[in-house]
Amino acid sequence: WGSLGHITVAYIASNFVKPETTAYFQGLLRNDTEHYLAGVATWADSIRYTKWGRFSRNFHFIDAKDTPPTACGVDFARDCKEDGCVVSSLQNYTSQLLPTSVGSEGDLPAWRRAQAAKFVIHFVGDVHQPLHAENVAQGGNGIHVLWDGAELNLHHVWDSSIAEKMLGAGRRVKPYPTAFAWAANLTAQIRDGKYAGPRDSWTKGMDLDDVVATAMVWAGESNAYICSHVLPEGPEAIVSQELAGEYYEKAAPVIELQVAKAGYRLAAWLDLIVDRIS
Ligand code: DCM
Ligand code: DCM
Ligand code: ZN
Ligand code: ZN
Repeated sequence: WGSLGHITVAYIASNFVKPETTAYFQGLLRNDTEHYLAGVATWADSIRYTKWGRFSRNFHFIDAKDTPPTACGVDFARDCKEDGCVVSSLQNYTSQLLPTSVGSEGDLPAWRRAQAAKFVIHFVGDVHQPLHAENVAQGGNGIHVLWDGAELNLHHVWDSSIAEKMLGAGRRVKPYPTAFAWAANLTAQIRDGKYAGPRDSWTKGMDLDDVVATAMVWAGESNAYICSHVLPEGPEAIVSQELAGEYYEKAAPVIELQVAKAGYRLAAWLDLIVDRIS
């Protein structure tokens, strides 16, 4: 996701975590405000193009080598690169937040746990972006499309353009207030609106002791949208097509759902981590 998506996911999570979870992460991230998660949600993107952060450049996605639109599917052994992917990264950085045994002194120092938290907060978001669970044209980066007549790549459309259009937010609008308002709306939908029914199924089976299996469920759901909504007629058919019309109308509800789900799951994930620590 672009900044708007990541920050919204983080604000939704802060609306659902338990008070103990808020206290723990406010302490770790040294931020006592309601922005403690949102404020670090894009950090992983800010370092991925730096020399220091290069190691993490492939951690944001898993390249499902499937054949949309006829067959979609993610396979951890096939699709997670040797040097890591979003699923193995969630495994790695989640484990860095946990004590090796109850009350053990083997914990990583606070600055390492803070860094791990920032990666987890970001990657739970990214794994819910359909094109972060697809190999074709490097997650759609190599597919040129039109957006209100302007040339964009398909990945950018799904990372940012659809959400921005839905919110009536210009490309250069400040993301924090926009994300805060979007998160409030999606939080209400999860509490007692259109997502109140499905919300329990979103967190079913989440397992801190099997992060790969948990995150693969998330990646599999994202990847399924490649066949149904992202490339419904395949990668060739979409080239140079205008996507801000009918395509947008079908895609917008998927973006809303995936952002809401990611935020709600991030809250549950952080709660599980704090439950394990205390
Ligand atoms: N942090 C980190 N790595 C460092 C220094 C700090 O991950 N080498 C974390 C600790 C804080 C967050 O980054 O949670 C912001 O730190 P600062 O206020 O130093 O920018
Ligand atoms: N990306 C992806 N899958 C890939 C390659 C990249 O999902 N196989 C994502 C990561 C960034 C965006 O696409 O969100 C741009 O990546 P890059 O700057 O590495 O081209
Ligand atoms: Zn992206
Ligand atoms: Zn990312």
